[in-house]
Amino acid sequence: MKAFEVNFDGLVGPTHNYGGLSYGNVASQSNSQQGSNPREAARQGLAKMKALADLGLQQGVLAPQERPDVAALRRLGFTGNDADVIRQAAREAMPLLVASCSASSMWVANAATVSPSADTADGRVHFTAANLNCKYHRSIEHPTTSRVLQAMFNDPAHFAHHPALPAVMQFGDEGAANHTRLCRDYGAPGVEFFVYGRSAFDSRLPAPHRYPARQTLEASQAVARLHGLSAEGVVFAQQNPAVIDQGVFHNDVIAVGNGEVLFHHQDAFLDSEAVLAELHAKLAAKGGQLQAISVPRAAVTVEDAVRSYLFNSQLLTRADGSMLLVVPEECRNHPRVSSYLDGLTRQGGPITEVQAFDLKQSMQNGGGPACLRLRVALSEVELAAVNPGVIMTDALHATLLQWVSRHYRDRLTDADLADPQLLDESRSALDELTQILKLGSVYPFQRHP
Ligand code: SUG
Repeated sequence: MKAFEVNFDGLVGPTHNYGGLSYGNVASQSNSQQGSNPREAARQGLAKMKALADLGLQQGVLAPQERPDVAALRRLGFTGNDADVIRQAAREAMPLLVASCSASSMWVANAATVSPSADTADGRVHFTAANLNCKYHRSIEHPTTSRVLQAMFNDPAHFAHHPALPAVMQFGDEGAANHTRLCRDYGAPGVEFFVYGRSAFDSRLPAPHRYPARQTLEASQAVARLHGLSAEGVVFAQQNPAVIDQGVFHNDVIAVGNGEVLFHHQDAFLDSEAVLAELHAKLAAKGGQLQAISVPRAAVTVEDAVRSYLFNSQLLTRADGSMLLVVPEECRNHPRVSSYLDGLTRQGGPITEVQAFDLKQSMQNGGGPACLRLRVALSEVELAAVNPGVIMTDALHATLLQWVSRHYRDRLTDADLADPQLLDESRSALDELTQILKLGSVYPFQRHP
């Protein structure tokens, strides 16, 4: 049966701002407190979705979350009506208000880990929402993420949903940002490649010194068990702690896989040779031939990779089987990376074209093309079972652009976050969005008005 990879992109929410909230994420830290432009951010994301849909690729959209998250502020002791809660938080604990306003759910590579039906024991597509417990502002995403995913993939005959893992350090889980699937083709059984930053229980494994390792081995193993993956269909590998200390806070900042291709930096993994050998053997057992493109540090340093987000790219298979690499514009503004890319497409390898997109609003918070999408490999029948409201079409694109123009501000600063009016604006935008995307009542304000 025919199968596809569908990219579901996170729609940027109306409170997009630069809160400096992610220690270890260089862009987030260095752009802290800058004024943001939510309207521009949403338009940049929609332009990428439209361009990829126009290429004939399967494209969907994932809704943003209700922000500021007043319920989260109430759990921290702020009281009164919604406006009181926001004003009190702004007065007494601005960093908590900023965190409760973050539009970080746009980076949907962190929403969940997804295993296609060809890999799972019960033949269904499995989703585990990520607990994102390393950062407070992200740890509040998963309950709504679960409801949104359920509303999008709501047929239990095809889709199985697991709640986030226990939100403690031992099970730190960042979702698909640390997970790649290699396969002969999307409908065939593949090898799911889980990359972790540290082990919670095995103290012999090295760990980074400077920045946190967000993903644990134990979380990755739990997800593989929940999804019913077989030992022959998984590889667990440790990320090189030295690159985490240089700002590689997720594996998708230093590697991306698609089909039989793994495009990665030479320094991405702790024991590259053993990792590649295991991937090669397990993929071969499933009829595939691993093609690893290892980028040498002599051509692109880890610092170049972190600055340009070369590996936070989308590696996409076109109808003729050739691959397109979708990179952020920052790669073209970086002379060494740009000339590497020119050489890459001339090599005669699987990647034959590079397209750059302006995603600056998201990039300034450390989110490139790969962060903005959640990949779901689906058979034709499974694709037909997805809520059609979330599949990108010309009409949906036009409707969403109008919706953004009507509801989004073009400038947001800390003072605006403290204004309860922003909450009202955001809620009326999201209320309309759930009708556009036919999601039903997924937001707390719609469920407990
Ligand atoms: O979790 N940035 C996100 C970026 C996530 C990128 N995702 C992937 N690599 N898949 C993070 O660090 C910054 C928010 C702020 O500072 O306002 C932030 O959350």
